[in-house]
Amino acid sequence: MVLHEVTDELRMMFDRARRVAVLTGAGISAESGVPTFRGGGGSEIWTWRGRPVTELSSAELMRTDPKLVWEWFDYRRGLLSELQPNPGHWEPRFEEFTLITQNIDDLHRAAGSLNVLEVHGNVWRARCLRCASTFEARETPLEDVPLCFVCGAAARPDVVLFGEMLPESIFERAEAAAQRADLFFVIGTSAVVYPAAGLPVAAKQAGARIIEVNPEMTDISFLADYTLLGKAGEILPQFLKERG
Ligand code: BV8
Ligand code: ZN
Repeated sequence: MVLHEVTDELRMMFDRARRVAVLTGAGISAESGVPTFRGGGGSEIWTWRGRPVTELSSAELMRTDPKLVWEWFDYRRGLLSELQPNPGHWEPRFEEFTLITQNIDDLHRAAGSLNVLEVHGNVWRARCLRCASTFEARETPLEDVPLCFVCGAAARPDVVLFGEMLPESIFERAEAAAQRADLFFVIGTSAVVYPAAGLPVAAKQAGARIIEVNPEMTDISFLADYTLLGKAGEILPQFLKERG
């Protein structure tokens, strides 16, 4: 069912839910000013220096031109360093609540969420190419490729690139939360990138109700019990309003 605002029936379902999981994508940071990967209409993909994000954020380019990959991520760190969370970076209280994000922008944490499952990593963390130690690397623009604080070797952004495996333990926790949820929110994602886009399917198969929040229909709208066609920052606070 497609809705344009949160009804009392939805608020009642929300108030009764006990185990809730949320999957967020780039759309939840759009109102903070962060560019999404696929602009309106899911048509044109984000490009920088004439290359699409799927190439800039790829394991292939990391192999062939790691310096360009750092320049690409440092460019995004520069954009992010001026930006703040928005009302869509929302963390309601439930008996069990799991926040799963595909975003690497750290804005959920900046909004106060402590327990975020970052299935695609975090743009402010670096990972050593030799000993795999991870460490915060917050300065931007970067003077040079960050060096490992343990062994001194060059490091890479600690994010999951296209063609790379997701962090196993984090993704397993995300899958478990999806399968336990009685209510699963899918917020601000075009749901085209796997395996993250498979989480709502796992939740549905395990019996969860699916609520999607997105100004447009997406690849998983067919699966959603409710699609709230609107912006996360405007729709999500409506769940917290008193019922009529
Ligand atoms: C894997 C981190 C397997 C980096 C990301 C061919 C070649 C290579 C790989 C593949 C291939 N074909 C398929 C694949 C698999 C690939 C994939 O799914 N590709 C897609 C493009 C088809 N997946 C992978 O490669 C994954 N790994 O499969 O490994 C493997 C097996 C064995 C051995 C080795 C490997 C890894 C995927 C992770 C890639 N990293 N991010 C970075 O940030 O640069 S993905 C990146 O794009 C995001 O993290 C996110 O996950 C994804 C999609 O973006 P969205 O978040 O959905 O954003 P999008 O712009 O698309 O949509 C925004 C939505 O918001 C829109 O719907 C819009 O309407 C809405 N919106 C706008 N404003 C608002 C709003 N909503 C609410 N409120 C608003 N205000
Ligand atoms: Zn190291």
